[in-house]
Amino acid sequence: MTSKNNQLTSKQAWKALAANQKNGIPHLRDLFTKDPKRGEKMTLEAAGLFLDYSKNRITDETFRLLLNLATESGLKDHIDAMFNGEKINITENRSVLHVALRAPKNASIIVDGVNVVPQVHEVLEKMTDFADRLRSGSWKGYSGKRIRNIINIGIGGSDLGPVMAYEALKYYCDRSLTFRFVSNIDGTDFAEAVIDLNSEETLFIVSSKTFTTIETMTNALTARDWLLKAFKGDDKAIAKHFVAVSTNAALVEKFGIDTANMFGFWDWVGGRYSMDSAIGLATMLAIGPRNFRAMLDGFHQMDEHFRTAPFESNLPVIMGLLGIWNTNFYGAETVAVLPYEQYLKRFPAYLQQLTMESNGKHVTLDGVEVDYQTSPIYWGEPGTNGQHSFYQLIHQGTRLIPCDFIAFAEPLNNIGRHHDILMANVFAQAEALAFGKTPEQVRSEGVPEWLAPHKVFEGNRPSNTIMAQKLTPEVLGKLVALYEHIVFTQGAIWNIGSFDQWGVELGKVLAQRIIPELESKTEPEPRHDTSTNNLIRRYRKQRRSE
Ligand code: G6Q
Repeated sequence: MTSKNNQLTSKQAWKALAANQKNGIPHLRDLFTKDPKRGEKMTLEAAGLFLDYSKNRITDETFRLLLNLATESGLKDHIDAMFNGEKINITENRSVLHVALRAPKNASIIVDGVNVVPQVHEVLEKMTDFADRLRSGSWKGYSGKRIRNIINIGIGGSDLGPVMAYEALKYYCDRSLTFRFVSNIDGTDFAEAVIDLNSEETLFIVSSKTFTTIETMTNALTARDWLLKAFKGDDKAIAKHFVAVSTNAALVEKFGIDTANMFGFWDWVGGRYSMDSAIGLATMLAIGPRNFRAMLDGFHQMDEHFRTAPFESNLPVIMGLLGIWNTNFYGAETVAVLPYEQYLKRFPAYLQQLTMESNGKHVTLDGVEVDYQTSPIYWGEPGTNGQHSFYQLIHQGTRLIPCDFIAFAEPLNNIGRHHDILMANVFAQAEALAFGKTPEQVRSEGVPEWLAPHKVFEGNRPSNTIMAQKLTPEVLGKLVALYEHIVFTQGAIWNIGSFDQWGVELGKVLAQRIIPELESKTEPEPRHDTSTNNLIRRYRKQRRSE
C-alpha cells in the first residue's frame, strides 16, 4: 500500500461533478420552484418498484454527470463480468454469482466450464421436497412426534438474511410452526431460544457455509447435547432433528448429520448474498416453497432490470450514483433506511451487513489506498417509531443524513385508519426534510424572536422514496436485489473489492489466542499489550464458575 489512488478522482466526470457541486446546487425549495415538473420527472418505475429521487440535491446537469461517471467507470463491463461468472472476487479468486441462485431453469451461467443453473435447481427441488414433508407433518421427530419448532443456527450471512426474511414475510408464514434464530456465542441466545420448547418437536438447521465458524459450531454442539438429553444419549435421534446447510460435506458428516439431509451451495455465493440459496431453508419452511419461488422471481426481475436497463432508467444504478453524490461530494457519512412497514423491522440490520461488509474497504482492487470515502454507515428503524426518537437530528442536527424511505400502497393488516396515517407520515417526513420551515414562516406564526431559531428547519435534506404495491415475497426479493446492485454499482465505481471481508479476520484470530488464556486452570502469562493483559487478569479474577 504505497501511493494514494487518484484514478477515480482524476476522472473527467468526477472533476465535473466536483465543479458542479462547488458552483452551488440551489436549495431544494428553489429547484422545485424553478421546475414545476420536478416531482414527476425525477421518478422511475421499474420491476414493480417506484422511486422518487426528486428530493436529492441534484440538477439535470448533476444527473447527467453522474451517469457519465458510471459510463467512464466501465460499470456496464463490470455488470457483464458478474453475470458472466468471471472471477471478480479477485482476492479469493471466485465468481460472484448470487444472480445464478434466482436464474430460471433454462438459463445458463458457466463457472469453470460448468453450467451452474441445473445445480441450483437441483438444490431447490431438494429443499422443496423437504419443506413439503416437514410442513405436511410427514417428517417426524425421533419419537414420532410432529416437528413444530425450527431453530436456525448460523451467524452473519447465515443468519441475518433468514431472520430478516422471516420477519418480513411473517404474514405469509405457517403459524403452527415456531421459528427461532440462534446466532450469538453468548449462551443466552441459545438458552432463550429453547426455553419453552419440547426437544422432541424441534428441528435444528445448522447453517454454515464453511461449517467451521466457532459461534455456529459451539451452538450446534450445545443443541446436540440439549436434544440428546431428551433421548437419553441415543445419537440416532440426530438424523431426525438436525439438517445442515453448507458447502462442506466432510465436516457435516463428521458432526453426525446425515449428508442426505444436507443442502448445498457453492463458493461463488457470498455469505451476505446467500439468503436466496439453501441458507434460505428456514425461510422456505416458514413461507412454503411457492412463496419462496415467488421471492426468487422478484430477485430475478430486479437482476434483469439491472443487467439490461440503460443507466438513466436503471433503479440500482441511479440509487448507487445518488449515494456516491451524497457520500463523496456532500460528505454524508451515513444513510438512514426507514421502512414504513412494521414487518421490515430487521431490514436495516440486514442492509448493514450487505452494504458495510461489502464496501467498507480502504484500498482499491489494486491494493492502493483510496483518497475518497467508501461505504457510508447504514442504519435505521421502522417509521413511525423513529420519528419519536432520532428524527430530530435528521431534521435539525448538524449532520447531513440522506434517507431512504420505503412504503407500500396496501397494508397487510388493514385496520381502521392506521395505514393512511402511516403513509401520511412517510410523505410528510420527506416533505419536511426537503423544504423545511424558513425563519419568515416561523415568525409569521407569531413565534417570539428568541424562540424562532429553535423552530426553524433549514430543509434541503435529501431523501429517496421507494414505493411498492404491498409487501409480498416477490417484492421483498426485488428490494433486496435492488440494494445488492446498489452496493455493486458503488463498489465498481469506487474500484474496491465488494465481495471479500478480510476486515473480520484479525479479531477472530486474536480471540483464538485469548480463549485458552481465559480457560486455563493455571494462571497464564498473557503476552498482549498492557491493557489487554490487564482485562484478561481482571476477568479471570471476577469470573466465578458455577
Ligand atoms: C458474509 C460473511 C460472514 C459469514 C459468517 C458465517 O458475507 O462471509 O458474515 O456469513 O461468518 O460464516 P459461515 O456460513 O461459514 O458459518
